Amino acid sequence: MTEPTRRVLLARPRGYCAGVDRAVVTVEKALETYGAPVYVRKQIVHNKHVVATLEKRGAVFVEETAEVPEGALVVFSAHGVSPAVHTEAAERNLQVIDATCPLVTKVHKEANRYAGDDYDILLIGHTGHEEVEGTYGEEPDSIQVVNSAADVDAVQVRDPEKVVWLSQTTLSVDETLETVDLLRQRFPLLTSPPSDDICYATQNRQEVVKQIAGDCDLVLVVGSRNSSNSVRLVEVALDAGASAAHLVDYASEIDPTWLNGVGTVGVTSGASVPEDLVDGVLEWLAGNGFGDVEEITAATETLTFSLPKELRSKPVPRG
Ligand code: 0JX
Ligand code: SF4
Repeated sequence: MTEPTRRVLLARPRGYCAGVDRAVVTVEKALETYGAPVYVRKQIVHNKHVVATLEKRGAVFVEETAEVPEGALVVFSAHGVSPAVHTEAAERNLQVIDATCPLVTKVHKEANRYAGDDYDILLIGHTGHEEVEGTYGEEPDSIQVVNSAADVDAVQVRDPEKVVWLSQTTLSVDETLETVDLLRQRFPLLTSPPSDDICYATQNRQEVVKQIAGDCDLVLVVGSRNSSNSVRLVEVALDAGASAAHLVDYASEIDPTWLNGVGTVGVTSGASVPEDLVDGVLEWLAGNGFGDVEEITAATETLTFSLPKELRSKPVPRG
């Protein structure tokens, strides 16, 4: 019997988006400029390895602003914060560097604008996720969070002619559109966000996974469990026809039995995942007979964001 062809389809784009790169460099540069400790409210991005690496360099991750000593430096994470968090930081005389992704800030501003125009805002997103807490906190009197299609029937609005949907930036594009369809059946005059709230990076990573999934017996997504966009990539892979898909933080978490009978392995990573973790997975696969790697490209990304103003004139040497 002939051995099945063993190959890897490597998704591109994968890994760091512009907002994550900016947030991670912000902490690195704050450490370099101001010295340790640099406090960071919540995980700067939802990746175990990134957080552990920055911790070793002197970052101190806290859950709440109240845990930061009076007058100290604090970085706000890429996922954004509500105005109440800014107020609390000011009351504690904290020096704030805000690493909120500009594409999350864009959604906050949309919320402000529609609330100002007296709309009911239906925020599609996951209750408890930091980004949703931050956006909701902008306009709590105008926003209702819609977790999924299952929540649609319970939505109540004041004026069905003044309703807009906005969303978390890291959702499944297809699932969100299904929820929007159901919302529109209830509110035919539902307004859409002026531009996509699900960001370019989330969309591109899902798009390439859709392209390769049907050819894959197994898809490995590198990312952490609390990373919304990474978890979505596993779901998208399965929906798009992959026979199996798993999320791993490190190559060491791959169960060798997942390769039983497998010919093609898809590999991708979430927007908060450093490329060296993907390299680790590719090396592990090569060591297990999957050394033939073909990169499949769905989009080319060139977007970059400038650093928060407090850090702008001080370049960080990147290894
Ligand atoms: O859980 P998320 O996907 O929103 O965050 P993560 O994994 O840190 O990804 C990058 C940051 C995204 C902010 O929108
Ligand atoms: Fe910004 Fe999108 Fe990256 Fe989130 S996933 S940090 S919104 S670019």
